[in-house]
Amino acid sequence: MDRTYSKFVIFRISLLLIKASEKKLSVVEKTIDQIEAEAAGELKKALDKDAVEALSIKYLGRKGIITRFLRNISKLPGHLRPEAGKQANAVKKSLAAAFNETICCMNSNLTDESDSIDVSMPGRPVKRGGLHPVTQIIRTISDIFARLGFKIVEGPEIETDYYNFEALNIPKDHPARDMQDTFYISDNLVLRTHTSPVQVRVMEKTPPPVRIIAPGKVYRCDSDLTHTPMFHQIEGLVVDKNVTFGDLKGVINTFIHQIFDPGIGLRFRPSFFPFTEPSAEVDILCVICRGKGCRVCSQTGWLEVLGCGMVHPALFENVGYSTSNYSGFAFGMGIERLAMLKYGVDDLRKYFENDLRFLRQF
Ligand code: 2NL
Repeated sequence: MDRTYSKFVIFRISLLLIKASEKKLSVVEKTIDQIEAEAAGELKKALDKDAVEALSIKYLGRKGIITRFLRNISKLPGHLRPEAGKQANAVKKSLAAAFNETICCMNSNLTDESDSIDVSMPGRPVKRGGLHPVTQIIRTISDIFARLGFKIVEGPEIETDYYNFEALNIPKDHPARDMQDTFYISDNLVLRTHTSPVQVRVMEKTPPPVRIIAPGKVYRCDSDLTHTPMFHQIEGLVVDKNVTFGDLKGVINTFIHQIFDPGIGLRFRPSFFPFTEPSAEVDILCVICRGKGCRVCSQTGWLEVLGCGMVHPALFENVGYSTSNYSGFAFGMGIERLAMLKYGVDDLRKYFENDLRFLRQF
């Protein structure tokens, strides 16, 4: 109470002094505490930064209430000046701090909404990648054959002429050996055109029985609607005593019925490959028209899915297997083509464009 009283006295004195010396100046008679309380009240009602800044000018500006108050202290009697100055300065300081803090708070309220973390919000889902459909189908096929007792093997994508052609009974004048069909790295090195060389390498190293599948990338100098220079293939090989074409049919039937509809019709159609004799191609009943004939099956009612046959004796001779004790069958299929049929995709190139709208559907 003492302080208020003395401030009031000081203020009265200062006001009287103002009135006496500067007649134009109109100052309301108030104690410094009242000024402070009023300033605080106005500050509470200030809604934005501009309003607070206006208050700061009103009280602390060059012609502000507190500033004028301070200026007039010099006109007080000497013994009152220190106390008056101390009190007015304290109010000035605390008002300045209050204005600053309010502006700061308003700023941080703004950023609160945009930057701050609301810990009660559910987390943003992490977008997960997925396996490419070609990888998925390679795994599905590998799983089917693994359950049938096949081992999965891999080998080099750059091959010698011997493993890619010669050992497979592909004659020197075979069109597949042409520069137009095969990517040559040198006279003797090629990008493998099938995964058969992997199987030849396995046979060279391992005595029968052999039961393997070889999935992987293969390369052919070919590019149009239905061909890409790189594609994926899975080949399979079984060598043992008394392996027959019946065994081949059993394995292929089981595989087709697992990868497609268990009831899908299929047929073995005679064909030719240099590395098998006899050779066959396997067709399934068209997945679109079920045999009636449509655009997808070119009105035939059938879709070709793989090639196969009994291993040519020349191959066994090349790897040192006894042709009288052993026989075997082999098969090969293009993965992208199989994936197209399985998923009803009409353009092979979709598997290579990496368009997420396509890939996310798998
Ligand atoms: C096709 C046809 C085939 C083979 C691949 C093979 C491998 C060895 C021995 C004998 Cl080591 N044959 N592979 C046999 C018949 C057909 O592929 O249309 N592939 C896309």
